[in-house]
Amino acid sequence: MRKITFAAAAMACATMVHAEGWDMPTPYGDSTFHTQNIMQFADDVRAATDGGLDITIHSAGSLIPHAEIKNAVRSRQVPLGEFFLSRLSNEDLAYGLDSQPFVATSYDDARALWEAQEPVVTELLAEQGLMPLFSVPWPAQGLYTNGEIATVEDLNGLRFRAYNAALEEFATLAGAAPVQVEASDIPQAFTTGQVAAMITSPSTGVNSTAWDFVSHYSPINAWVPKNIVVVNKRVFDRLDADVQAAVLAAADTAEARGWEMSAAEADAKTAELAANGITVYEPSPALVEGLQGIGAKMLENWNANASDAAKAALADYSSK
Ligand code: PCA
Repeated sequence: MRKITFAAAAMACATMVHAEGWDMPTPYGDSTFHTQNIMQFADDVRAATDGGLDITIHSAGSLIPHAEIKNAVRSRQVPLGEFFLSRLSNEDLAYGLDSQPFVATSYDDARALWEAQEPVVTELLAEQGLMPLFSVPWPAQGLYTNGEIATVEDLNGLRFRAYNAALEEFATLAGAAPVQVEASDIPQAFTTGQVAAMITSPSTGVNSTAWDFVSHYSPINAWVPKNIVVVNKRVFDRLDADVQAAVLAAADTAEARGWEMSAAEADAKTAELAANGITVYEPSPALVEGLQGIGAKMLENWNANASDAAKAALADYSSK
């Protein structure tokens, strides 16, 4: 009897020593496909490690606000987290390549761009003790407004929701007034009149029930920005080798699954916008021309300020 008790106690002890719980902050809500992909990633890690590594997702900025997630992982306040990659463009313009208008506008382009951008981003993050686990794109970004936009001039004076420095620059060049708003605050920002227009994916449009506050959507497909999941390298290095391998394998799977989910959402969520009463229209040649003009000016600014490594990544992509 006593022997059995000892054995049971020893086993419980062993489990306790090896079981680890990780809190993971993410910026977007539970209905967002990125969040769902990350939940599946956590399930995969839990299953592959027999519960040895248990990741709890704290979505929609509920544990750490979006703007602080990267530094929270860096300081080991949390072991890992997700954020919008191009938010870091104020640290280095290499992070912002995927949010430059008309540089990469399709999934094939986005994949080629990520191949060129990933080594530079990985090195920059390593300088902060961070290691990328996986990165997943949003569907191409489209334009949400009240009424149809025929030319860039129609954006003049509009209060424009922005989510990073590139979009702020874009709105300014379009003569609009940028206002930074987190994805979860979009409905409130529109209904309180803080903003009147935005550029984001059909996914975020549906997730924020855009039909409640705008009438028109145009798939201008101007850029394909990405989220990234990073882990603190020191925390990762302390894991047992088999647990490390399980995390990396689940991350690879999550990256592949995430890109597929994104592509599936691009059409499905655009159809959902239309089904809910939003008028979906192709941009006029004049609008496209105006937007491309803004893109060209932004790329000029980017080139004037980017590091040699960032510029080499763009050159590498352009030569593909
Ligand atoms: N949704 C996020 C980022 C890009 C996107 O499609 C947002 O609007 O904040």
